[in-house]
Amino acid sequence: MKRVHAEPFDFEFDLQRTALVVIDMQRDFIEPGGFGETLGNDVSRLSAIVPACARVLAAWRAAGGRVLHTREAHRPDLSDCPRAKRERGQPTLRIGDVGPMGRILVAGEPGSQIIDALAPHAGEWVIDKPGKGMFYATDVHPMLRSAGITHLVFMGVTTEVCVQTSMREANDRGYDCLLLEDCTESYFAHFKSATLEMIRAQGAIVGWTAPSDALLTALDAQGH
Ligand code: TIU
Repeated sequence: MKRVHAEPFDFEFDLQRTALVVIDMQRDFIEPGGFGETLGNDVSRLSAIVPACARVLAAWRAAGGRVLHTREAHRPDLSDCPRAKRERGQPTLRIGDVGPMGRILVAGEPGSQIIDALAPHAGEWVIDKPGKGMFYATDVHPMLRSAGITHLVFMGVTTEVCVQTSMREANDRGYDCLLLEDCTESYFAHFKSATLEMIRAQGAIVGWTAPSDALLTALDAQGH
């Protein structure tokens, strides 16, 4: 068993039963011209976490852990995009419109690609999800269950939208969830800090949080 010094108390996991989940680290949220910017956000905040995410990904792979990457992306015919999602707000471009990185939030377009620094390796799970949460309208739960996964370590964007929604969905399905504090970011600094607090409040009501160094230390420790 591995033990991470986390809040509100240590997070213990068996590497063979734990997946590292990388939420939506795709160009649509991190680079100018994608979905995140069309919503009016300053996307430059998000790229700051990439080096920490890359460090964790490399260590996790070296340890032999499973990895799941998600992308928020709709079918080209938008049959999985509810009217409410497409029409909500006043974006400069709507889901499915053509932007500088292809059609906004559509699977297979350049904007839906995971950024090069965190590109999936062969054999890693890669899931397109139409919602904010990774369990909604996907095969993620049976896929993880059949692989014997019981614990999830989360990284990715944005903290209070797709990461928190996925963590809450996972928590309700019985997974123990750890969020790496310096490997997640929001377009709004105060939303990130509030989300970290609400996740670990009330005795880890949604899950645990820890700095990525605490996970790296746990991965290095032998025989614990
Ligand atoms: N808008 C925003 O903060 N996030 C999303 O729409 N999707 C994800 O968080 N991936």
